[in-house]
Formats: sequence, structure tokens, C-alpha cells
Amino acid sequence: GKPTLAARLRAGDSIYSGWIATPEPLIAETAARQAFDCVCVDMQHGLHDPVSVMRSIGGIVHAGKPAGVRVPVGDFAMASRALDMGAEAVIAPMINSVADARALVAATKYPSLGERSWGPARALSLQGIPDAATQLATANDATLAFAMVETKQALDLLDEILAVEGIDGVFMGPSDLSLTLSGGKEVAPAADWMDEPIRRIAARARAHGKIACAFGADPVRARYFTDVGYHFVALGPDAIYLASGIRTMLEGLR
Ligand code: 3PY
Ligand code: MG
Repeated sequence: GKPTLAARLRAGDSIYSGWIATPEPLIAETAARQAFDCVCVDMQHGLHDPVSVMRSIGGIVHAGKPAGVRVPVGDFAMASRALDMGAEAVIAPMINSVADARALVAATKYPSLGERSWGPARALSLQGIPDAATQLATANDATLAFAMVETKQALDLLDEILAVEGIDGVFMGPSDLSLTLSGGKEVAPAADWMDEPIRRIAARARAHGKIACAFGADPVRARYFTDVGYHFVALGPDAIYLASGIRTMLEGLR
């Protein structure tokens, strides 16, 4: 079959992901039918709930793409459920301590590495995994746990978080990172002074043999992130696709 998202990332591919906030499976599926390598749905700042996530994953996989889910802050139970629903990647926001990173691993990896509870029926049917033994033998490597590093606190603990076994990568959130590094003065994801921490996160991830991910918003920022060493970059959210599509269409009238 097709290589998994994890296999592509470990082979060094650059992955560009859609980012869907609207809790409507057809939007996620439509995004997955475009040239994105992957589509993520967002439960933190997006409006998704468990049912819309479950249905959206079905649409994304039906379109032949891997699905990712950003869970709400501290919702490690949802991290397990997202994998049971067939997500290939879980993105956990605000991982600000080694204990947070360990909780993410516990939720997303089967024993002995973690404490993920058994119940992947939907994932097996969506991904064509033939039986429980295959799932048990492959899931810990084939599904990805990404810890969001998006605060000053997390940046100070970057190496400790990256060293947690079972954390597959770190996902840099430039808005919150700029908010906390500026002491609450500004949200400046593309400020010049963000360049150093942004590059440092990618370099340390590489040094630990882990994947650097980032939220890129637009194509210029997305290219910058891949240029400085990120391999998984999300573009969005979906309201931006709609607005820019409408703009382009109306410009064609004038
Ligand atoms: C951030 O930039 O803080 C994010 O969480 C991006 O989604
Ligand atoms: Mg954030």
C-alpha cells in the first residue's frame, strides 16, 4: 500500500498539511482532494467536536490522504480517541513540561512504551489493517505524537521534551510562541526576533532524530519553515481558503 505519513516523514519528505477549523466533514474531504499531503482538523481553536472529527477523518481517508487531529489543551483522552478514529497524527497543544510530554506518550502509544487502551476497530477498517496483531506490531511507529512547543516554558525545556521516548516530533506554534516570548506584549509570528527560536527548534529536533512541524498560515511562511528545517508544515485554516478562493473568483470578473 501507500507509505504512511510517518514513513514519509522519516524518509525526509516535506509534508504540507491542510488545517480545518469548521466542523463539517465535506470541507475536510474537499481539502484532502486538493494537493495537500495530509489534512488536520483542529479541536483546540477550531470548532470540531469528537463526532465531527470522526466523520472528517472518514472523508479525508476516503480522499486518499492521512488525517491529523489537534486535540484541545490537556485532552489526552481525545488523543487516544483520535487514533482509534483513524488519525495518523495527533498534535497536542501547550506541552509545557516533561510530565505533559509523558502524558501524551501514555495516551498515544501502546504498552510497554505507553498506556494506550485497546479499541482501534475504526482505525483498522479505515486503514485496511488486517488484524489486531498487525495493529499492535505497527501502530506505535505508524502513528505520530507531536508535542506543541509554543511557550517560553516549553522552549526552555526543548531538549527534555524532545528526549521523551515516544514523542515523534515537536510542533512549533509561532503565534503563542511570540506571545509568550514577548511577555504578552504582542502576537508577532513572523517578527525578525522569532527567527532564532524558530531555527533552534528545527535544529534541536533534527539533533534528536525527531520531526519538526510548524503552523505556516500562508505559502510564503510555509516555504520559510521548510527552508529552515521543518518537514511538516500546516497551511490554513479553512476560512482563509474560502476567502482567497472568493477573492480570486471575483477578481476574474473585473
Ligand atoms: C500557534 O501559532 O500558537 C498555533 O497554535 C498555530 O496553530
Ligand atoms: Mg497555539
